[in-house]
Parts: sequence; C-alpha cells; structure tokens
Amino acid sequence: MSPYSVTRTLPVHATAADLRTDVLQGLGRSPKSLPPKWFYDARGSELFEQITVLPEYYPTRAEREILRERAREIASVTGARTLVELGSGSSEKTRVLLDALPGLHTYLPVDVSESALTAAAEALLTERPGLSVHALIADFTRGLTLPGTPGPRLVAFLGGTLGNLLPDERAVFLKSLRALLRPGDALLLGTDLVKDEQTLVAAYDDAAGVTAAFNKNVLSVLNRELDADFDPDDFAHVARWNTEHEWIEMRLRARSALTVKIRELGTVVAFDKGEELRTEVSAKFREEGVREELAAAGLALRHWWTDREGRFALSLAAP
Ligand code: AVJ
Repeated sequence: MSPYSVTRTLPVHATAADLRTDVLQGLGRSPKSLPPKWFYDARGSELFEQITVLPEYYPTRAEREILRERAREIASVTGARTLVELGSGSSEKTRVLLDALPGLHTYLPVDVSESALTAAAEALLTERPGLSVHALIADFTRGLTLPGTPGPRLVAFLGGTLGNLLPDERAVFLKSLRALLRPGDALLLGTDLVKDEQTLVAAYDDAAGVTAAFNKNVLSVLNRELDADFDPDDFAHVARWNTEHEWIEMRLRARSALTVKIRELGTVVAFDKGEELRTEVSAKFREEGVREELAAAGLALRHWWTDREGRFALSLAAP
C-alpha cells in the first residue's frame, strides 16, 4: 500500500443538507439552539486557533502539559502501532504523541475538513518517511468504520471536544468508539474539569473579544451558506456557567426585537428583545463522571492524568 491515502466516507453534499436540517430544527424551537459544529468554517477555525493562545483559555496549554509529561507512558502502556486521531485539528499535540511512538506503523487522522487533513498529512510524511498515513474524511459523530490497520490501536479524542456533545449524544458516541476497539486497543480522551466559575467564564468570554467573534461567526456561516441576513452587531456574546449541568453555555442574545430572513430555507425567524440562541455547550467533568460514562459504554478507566493545577484531564481507557 502507498504510504499515503485518503478515504472519504462523508458524502460531498452531506454538510449542506445537515446544516439546513440543523438550522430548521434549531431555530424553529424554543429555546433556540444550534449545534456547535457549524462554527468551524475557515474563519471559525482560524478564530479557534487564536482562542487556544489567549491568556484566559487554559485548556489547550493544560492538555499539552499532560501530553508532554505522559507521552512516553502512553506509548509503553498502549504499545500502539496505529494512532487514530478524531478531529485531528491542531497538529502540534499530535506530534508530541507521534514522537513518543517510534514503533508506530499507521497514523489515521479523521476530520470533516479535507484541507486540514491533507496539509497535516503532507507535513508528517516528510518528517516520518516510514510512517503510513491514511487520512479519513468523515463525520465521526455519525458512526465510523476504520480501515484494517495493524493493532494495537490507540484512538485519541483530545481537546475536550467530548464536552460539546449533550449527555445523551455522549453516551451514543462513546459506544460507537467502543465498537472500534478490539482487545488490547485503547482510547485517549481529553476532558476539561469543573473549577471555579470565574475561571470558566473568563475562558469563554475573553477580554480581547476573540471568543465573542468566534461565537458570532456562526451567523456569518448562516448568511453565506443559507443566504440569511443576520447582522452580527444585533447580537451580544453571552458565556454562562450552568451549575446544574456543570457546563458552560455560549449564547447569542438579541439586542432588540428583530427578524431574520433565511432565503435558502424560505423562512423568516423572529427574535424577541433579549431572546437567546444557544450556540454551544461545553461540559466540564469530574473523575467519577468520566469513569461512569466510560463504563456505561463498556470502557474501563485505566489511567487518569491531570496537569499540575488540576484543570484538565487525560484519560486512558480500554475495552
Ligand atoms: C472545541 C472543545 C476545544 O468547548 O472549549 C472554545 C471550543 N468554544 N471557546 C471548547 C470553544 C469556545 C472548545 N473545544
């Protein structure tokens, strides 16, 4: 087999059809909500990269600290020959893992963005000429089939993205991950942790306003993709800690009563003054909760590692 191949399991038009369904459903109900995956067009991905270096946004740095600290242990415990990375995004943390896994045969990044995948894969091929890279264009929230690659497999789902799914969605998703694993395989999971409200809210409402721009970018996505006429200035960025569910919610609050035309859908959506559209949930976890959610999916928590300040955790779990 060639050391580099790309497989697309995501139908080319799936994204457009999914966006229409999500917008029709999400803006048609009360309270209004949208799934967070629609933030990430080219501009949104760029804004997210800016978020990761903000002084208030600690998760990326905390996770990197754990990875650097534990990469060798992860390598020796798993003996991974295939590394599967879901939502491969920032290739920097991947490199920390890859460097610690000299015995690795195949790297299998999975992402919905073809451009992100090919750029990362090409860079890696020059650095690790022996490595076989198989990029998979797929939406991993929609069930995943992996090509036959040598085991043991290590499936990495980093960045705390699990927290962007609602509890029911997480249960389904973790079971689908469990189904990818055979005896001897492992899951490496990054989760942000519950902490004081002030730290959490600041991480999602930074002084420079980058997260506000990221939040409002979803309106530009709808304007472009669905020929809508949102004015981002009509909305205020809101980040709120939900004590009951232990998650951060990002919302967009209408500054006045207004209507928005969504021409592609042939609809008009009305907002009351002060009405809020929920654009993201970012759940924060505790060790016991992670252990229970993994167990419910048939996965045993084998290692729990946090950064020195106890802000973020990496879990290593096995079937
Ligand atoms: C995609 C999980 C890394 O929820 O923290 C950052 C996205 N949203 N700031 C998160 C995000 C607002 C992020 N992750």
